[in-house]
Formats: sequence, structure tokens, C-alpha cells
Amino acid sequence: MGPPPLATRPSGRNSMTDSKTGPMSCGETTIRLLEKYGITTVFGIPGVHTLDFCRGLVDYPGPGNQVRHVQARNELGAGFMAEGWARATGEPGVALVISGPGVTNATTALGQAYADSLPMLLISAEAASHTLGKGWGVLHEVTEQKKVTEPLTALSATARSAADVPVLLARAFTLFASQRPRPVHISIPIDVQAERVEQDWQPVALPQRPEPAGQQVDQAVALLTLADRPLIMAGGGAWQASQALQQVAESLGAVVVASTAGKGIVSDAHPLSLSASTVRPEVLEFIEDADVILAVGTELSETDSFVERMELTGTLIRIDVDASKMNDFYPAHLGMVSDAKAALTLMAERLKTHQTANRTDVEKTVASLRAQIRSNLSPSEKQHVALLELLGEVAPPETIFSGDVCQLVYTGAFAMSVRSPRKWFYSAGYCALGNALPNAIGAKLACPDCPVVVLAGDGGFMFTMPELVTAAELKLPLPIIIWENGGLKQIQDDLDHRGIDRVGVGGMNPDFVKLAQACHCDGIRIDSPMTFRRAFDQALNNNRPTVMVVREQ
Ligand SMILES: Cc1ncc(C[n+]2csc(CCOP(=O)(O)OP(=O)(O)O)c2C)c(N)n1
Repeated sequence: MGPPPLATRPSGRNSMTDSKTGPMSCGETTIRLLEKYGITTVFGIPGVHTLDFCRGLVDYPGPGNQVRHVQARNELGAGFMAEGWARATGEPGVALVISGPGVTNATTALGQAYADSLPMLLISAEAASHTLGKGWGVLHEVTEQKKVTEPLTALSATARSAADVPVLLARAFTLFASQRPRPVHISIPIDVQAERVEQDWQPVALPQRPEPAGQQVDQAVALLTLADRPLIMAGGGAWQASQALQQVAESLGAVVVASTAGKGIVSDAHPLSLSASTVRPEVLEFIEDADVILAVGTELSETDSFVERMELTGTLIRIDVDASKMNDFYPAHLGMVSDAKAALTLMAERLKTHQTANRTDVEKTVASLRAQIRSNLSPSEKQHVALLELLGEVAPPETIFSGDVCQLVYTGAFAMSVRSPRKWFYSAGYCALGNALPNAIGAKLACPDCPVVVLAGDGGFMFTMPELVTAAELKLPLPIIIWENGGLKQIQDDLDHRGIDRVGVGGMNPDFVKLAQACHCDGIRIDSPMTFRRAFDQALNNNRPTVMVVREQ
């Protein structure tokens, strides 16, 4: 069924009274405040505990600025959709769920957003205030709900009265705007949701991220210009600094190695870029030699390299909005607590007249490392690369690739060429299976003009398979590539490697093509590059998702 005609949709409202009920409920006023913070869409599944929020929501994009509710099929999907929204835009993605199981289902997505520094807001119901902590066995009871999400959020708090809600939302949006973005969970008990609110709530003015001291910028530039082998390591925190980062790299003749979250900030096609390749031994060996390293917006996490500590022996300059990063595993010789774009823009300015003499040699080194990586690929990786290169030919340059935790995506991290930030989703940190499809739904709704492609393994896809129906209902033209390799291949390989018999990693698959059709999608088995090209092109122009099953040989 399509959207209702405009005339029958609820109209925008300006006053604090609702024709049906008089003063608005806290639930409805909360949604109105989200609107004022620029939120247009929330993902969730309503329940008897969230009815008061529903007063403020519409099912389809409304006239004016009413917030749209997108119905997921499981709160895990809803959480991943909100996370996908944040991944694609850098803006807060919002999920709205019931208390208890709604929260526990969505919590995996919070973990993912926490690990990848994404601004995600989970708003949930909570049991009635007078029952909290009593253990009376009320519906959906969790005796201390905020504790469930505390370790996976920058803030988890319960509103004790309606007046708490604007205060907690102010904290959430302040955090998203001015610090390392991380998820926030706000629980609103059902009696608080139903409170009547007499005065409209207003958003607060949001502060900015810190800027660097000019003296530190000078020091960093001095260290880097004196370096013989400068290296830049770029993470997701630098996503707004593409242009400045590229200028700095070019002036210095510095090789750029990205984290998975930083992939594309400097285009993978740039001759100084080694993409997100610290999983490759060839690259780990190369970076040992760097004499000055500029690490920007990256935690240099082991999940990007699979070694606990990389051999970073060069002088380390770190730019990070999170001060705690300055003295972690890799203490900074020079630490700038700053927004990445602000710092890099100043550095690019200071380096304007500096031109390295050996850029050509450095580019030759990069080309040779890329060739070495290519010649060292395993037979499986060669098959991944063949598909990814084909995809690179047919997908428009602005395409977002939403990857799950699977071997095709591990290879893509260093082998797929993406040209700009926020185009390659791969949650290497928390690494929860099942994110790719719901992330893609969130991304496609946030960026309707961008093609969005799902890359999933056969095992991971099954975690959130029901969201196929959500994507079909929303009529999203998503090509969904399932790499079928006979079960949980990475874990099969890990067991084989350790000489342990395979257990629990076989796994029967459904017939994904028939499954797609049963879920109102198209489905096709890919047997040649020609079939792939044709199917991909049709999928981008479809009015529903297309599942494309590719079998590893
Ligand atoms: C929620 C969750 N459970 C378990 C794992 C452990 N795990 C990591 S990779 C993997 C195998 C995934 O299989 P598939 O999606 O088919 O991709 P493949 O490894 O075969 O390419 C598993 C089970 C995980 N990352 N996340």
C-alpha cells in the first residue's frame, strides 16, 4: 500500500495543544523537540509502552517537518538502521523502542555505534517510575535498564519527570556536536511519557569541537617537514577533512593509510593512498619505517590490523577530539586535542609553499606495495577482488557500500576503490554480524539520491533477514549481494588454522532467491560477469530490493 494522499495526513502543529487531548503529552513533546534538533526519521517498533510517542509520529514523510516512523521487523534492525543513518551522514540516527526486550534487542547496534564513534540516539520506554528497581515482575521489567546500555554509550539516563527530557536531550545533542560522537540512551518511563507538558521545549545552542593551539600546529608542521619518510594514518574522525588531508599529504609526499572508518577520506585512487590496508603484512612492515607519523581521528585500533600493537617507531603526532587517545597504547609525542578539520586546515595553510622533492618516488613505493598485495592474494581473495572490481565498474562513484562481517568485505577494506568518506561501511570494531542490510536501509533513507549496495556473507545475512520485508515495503532499490561460501567460512578457516575440528560452522542456507521473492523482492543467482552487470543495473532502477547470490568457487 502506498502513502495516504497528502490531504489525509495529519498537518503540522504549532501550539502546545492538540485538538484531541489539550496540552501535549511528554511523549509527543519529545518528538517535537527531536524535530527541532533536525531529526526527520526514527526507526523502531511500537509497543504498549511507547504509545504516547506515537502521537507525534507519522508513517510516511509528512508535510511540514513531522517526524517519520520507519517500522523495522526487529529492534536489532531498527538500531542498525539508525546506525546506518549516522554512518552515511555523520548526523544522529534515532531509534525508538519499548522497554526491556526492545532495549536489549537494540543494544548490539549501540555497541557498534560506540566502537565506530557514531552519533546514535536510542530513546526507549521504561516501566512506570514507581515500579523501578522493585522487581515486581511488571511487563518488560529490567530492574535497572540504564545499566544495560551504560557500557556501550557515552550517556545512559532515565528521565524522572517530563522536565528531565529536554535536559537529557540537550546533553545528547551537545555531546554529538562537540565531542567524540558516541551513542546515547534515554529511557522515559511510561508514566513520564504520559505527563502533560504546558510549555513547549526548545533546543539548546550547540557548541563546537575544540580547535588546536597555533603553536602546536607550528610544531607539527616543523616535525613533518623535517621527516624523511612521513606517514599519515587517517581514521573516521577525519571524515570532514578530506580536502585538507589530501593537501597535507601532497605537500609532504606522505603516504596515507586509512582505518576502515577512514577509508575514502583520501580517495583510494589517489597515488599516495594505501587504502585501509593495515591488515596486510606488506603494509605493517612498511609503516615500521616511517620516521614521523601523523595519526588523525583514529584510535589505531587493533581491529584494523589484527595485531595488538603495530610497530610505530616514528615520532607520533596525534590529532583527536578525544583527549584520552593521546596517551593510550601509542603515546603521542605531540598531541593536539582538536577537531580534525580545524587542525588539518591550519596545517594545509602553513604547508602551502612547501613542496616535497620526492613525491614521485613515494608514489612509486605505493604502486609497488599495491602490486605486492595483489600478487599475494589467496585464491578466495582473488575471487573477491574480481567481484569488487566488477562492482567498481558498474556502481556510480557516489555509491555507498554497506558491508557485513564477511570475507568479501575484509578483502574490500583494502582492495575496493572508494573515492570519498562514509561510502564504505564495515564495522571492524564491534564487528556484529547482520548490520549490512539494515545499515543500508538507514543510509538509503538518509541519502535517497545515493545508490546503496549491500555486501553480506551467507551467515551474517541471516541475522537480520526479516528486514528484507522492511526494505521491500519502503520500495528501496537496493542491490543486495550475498557471497555464498558454504557457512561461516572465516571461523572454518580459523578452526582449520588452529588444527581444531570444525564444529558449528557448516550452516544450512535458505534458497536466498526464493526467500527474496517471498519477501516481495527480486532474487537472482549470478553465474557470469554479464549476468551480474545486467542484474546490478536493473537492481539500481528497481522499485524493490534485488538479492544477488554469488557463489564462491
Ligand atoms: C553477532 C556475531 N556473532 C558471531 C560472530 C563471530 N563471527 C565472525 S565472522 C563469522 C562468520 C560469518 O559468516 P558469513 O557471514 O557467512 O561470512 P564468511 O566468513 O563466510 O565470509 C562469525 C560467526 C560475530 N562477528 N558477530
